[in-house]
Amino acid sequence: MFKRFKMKRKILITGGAGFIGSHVVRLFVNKYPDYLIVNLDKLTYAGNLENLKDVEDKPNYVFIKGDIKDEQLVRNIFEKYDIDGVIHLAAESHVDRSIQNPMEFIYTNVIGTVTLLNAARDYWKDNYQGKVFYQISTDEVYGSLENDDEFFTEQTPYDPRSPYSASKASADHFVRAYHNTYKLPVLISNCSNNYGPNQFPEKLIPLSINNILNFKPIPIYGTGENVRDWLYVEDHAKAIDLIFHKGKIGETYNIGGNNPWRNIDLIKTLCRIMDEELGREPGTSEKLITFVKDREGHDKRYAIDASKIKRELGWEPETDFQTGLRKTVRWYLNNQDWLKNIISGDYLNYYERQYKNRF
Ligand code: NAD
Ligand code: TDX
Repeated sequence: MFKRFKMKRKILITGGAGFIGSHVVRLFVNKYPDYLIVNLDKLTYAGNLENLKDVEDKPNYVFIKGDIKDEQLVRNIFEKYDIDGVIHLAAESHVDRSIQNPMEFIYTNVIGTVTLLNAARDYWKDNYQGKVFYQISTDEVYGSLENDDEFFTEQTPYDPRSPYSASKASADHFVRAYHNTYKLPVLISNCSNNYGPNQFPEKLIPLSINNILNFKPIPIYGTGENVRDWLYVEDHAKAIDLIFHKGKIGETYNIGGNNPWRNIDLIKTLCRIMDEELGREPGTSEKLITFVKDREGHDKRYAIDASKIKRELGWEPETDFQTGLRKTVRWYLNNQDWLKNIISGDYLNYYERQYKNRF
């Protein structure tokens, strides 16, 4: 424990067992051996420690199973590990679930965020120098665009339209309020739709990959004309690294792939790649496309103007969509056990198998 206090930075990453969080944890643990990375994750259905098998034994990594709403636990973590930076990703993240059960989104995304803000404010209150609370947010807080030539900028007013985006917008407001009121050093980034390895197969791309693999219908909501702006998850993780280290305190940065696609066109492209990768007759997977009832309040179009982060921090996406999509497909095809464990629920026992006896 003594050695840990000598580490250059002590960073609390929340939600590190989830999709994006696991890529951020891996990047930081490997790139910064002189940082201590503390991953706090409740391991909800979306948290999967199999995502982090390759880093779980690293000396600069600690995993703590717990809830960001647990005030005492969060305060203890700040004290015990002398936390000087927070990268906050833990959230309920799926729009359809927020429509079914909004309360969980308010508990975790709003109350959980404020619990973390209070702990950071109180632990750092005598010295904000070198500290940062970094809130990972979404483009969905900006609402929905109508036309192809419109993009969200950092100045676009918040206009959340689903319980999920309303809860994320609320959390972002609290983060800004703590900066204004208590001078807490904060950063916020709002990113577009991520895709890549380890995404839970409830989201459009991994759900479609799994269904194609098993010759099941691919459900397209409404007419399939809704537009999302896609970014490869490792590019998001690199942007987070850059903003955490070089971002200007109090600022917001939009992150996006400059890559808007209509859902139907994206799925047809995915079908072509799947046919090629699986050696199936061209056109086989497209036959699985099935139009279903639209999502309630379905936002029409998201598209991010990421010129500020490019101009000020020099970040640009590195992975073009065709390459990223093929890499993603190959990852799912090469990791079908990961997928099977999720479908069967077996991944939920990983913590018991790997961790319980260690303490
Ligand atoms: P995810 O659902 O895959 O993972 C969320 C993680 O948070 C899981 O590991 C889960 O166990 C954990 N968690 C949930 N509630 C918790 C609680 N109360 N206490 C502790 N841990 C808890 O989500 P994701 O897609 O990786 O998204 C991560 C973050 O990035 C979220 O804040 C999300 O709003 C934001 N974001 C996501 C996208 C995207 O396309 N997926 C885009 C922009 C922003
Ligand atoms: O089965 C489906 N069929 C379908 O047509 C699913 C699951 C989705 N869709 C549509 C809805 C959206 O227009 O595909 C699009 C993408 O849907 P999701 O993968 O559910 O993502 P989205 O609702 O756009 O939100 C995502 O991006 C922003 C993440 O889930 C959020 O956490 C992130 O903030």
